[in-house]
Amino acid sequence: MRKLVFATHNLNKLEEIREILKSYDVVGLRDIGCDEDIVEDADDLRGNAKIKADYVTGNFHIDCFADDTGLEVEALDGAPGVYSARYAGEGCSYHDNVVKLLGAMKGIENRKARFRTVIALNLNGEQHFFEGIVNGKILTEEHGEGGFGYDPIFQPDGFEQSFAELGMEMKNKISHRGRAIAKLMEFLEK
Ligand code: ITT
Repeated sequence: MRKLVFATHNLNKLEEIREILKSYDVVGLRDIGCDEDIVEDADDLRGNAKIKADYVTGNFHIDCFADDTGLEVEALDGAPGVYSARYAGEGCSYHDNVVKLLGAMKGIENRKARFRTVIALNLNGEQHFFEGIVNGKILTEEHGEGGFGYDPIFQPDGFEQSFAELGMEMKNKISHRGRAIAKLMEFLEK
């Protein structure tokens, strides 16, 4: 089976990608002996995806891909966006972020939001980018136990359930990451 390195420490993301890329042996940073907390200090998703992929290629001399994802809320001018991981502060939990966002959205009628993923792929000395977006809305309270991050308060357009209620299989079919990975796969299979 072809091996692919996914430059992430996030085990939820790794699990999702393994479910999608079943015909590849997808390994994470820990699996290649990288425990470094890579500093993601770019001011956009593409820049952070590039930092992660380049760190691995530069230090481990292997091809890999990395993703960076943000939740962009229209009424908050695109926040938390590239700061989605540490929206409630350095070292905060997923739940802290959810609570902060629900507070920021209190009383706001426009609940439109989108998840956006940018993937950077380093392959044979070249770099390629792929993007995936899913539109939806921010719920007024948490729904469901599945998924991770902001999934309990994000409801994709065309569905009556949150990502946390839809389950991984359905989420992967329609999600930001699922869509970006589909483009990556199409490219790899060309
Ligand atoms: P790596 O950088 O190690 O890959 P990370 O957790 O920092 O892991 P991202 O920067 O891509 O991952 O994501 C930023 C945050 O956005 C993440 O911590 C979650 O809170 C949230 N997030 C990302 N993907 C999500 C998803 O599919 N569903 C819900 N929330 C998500």
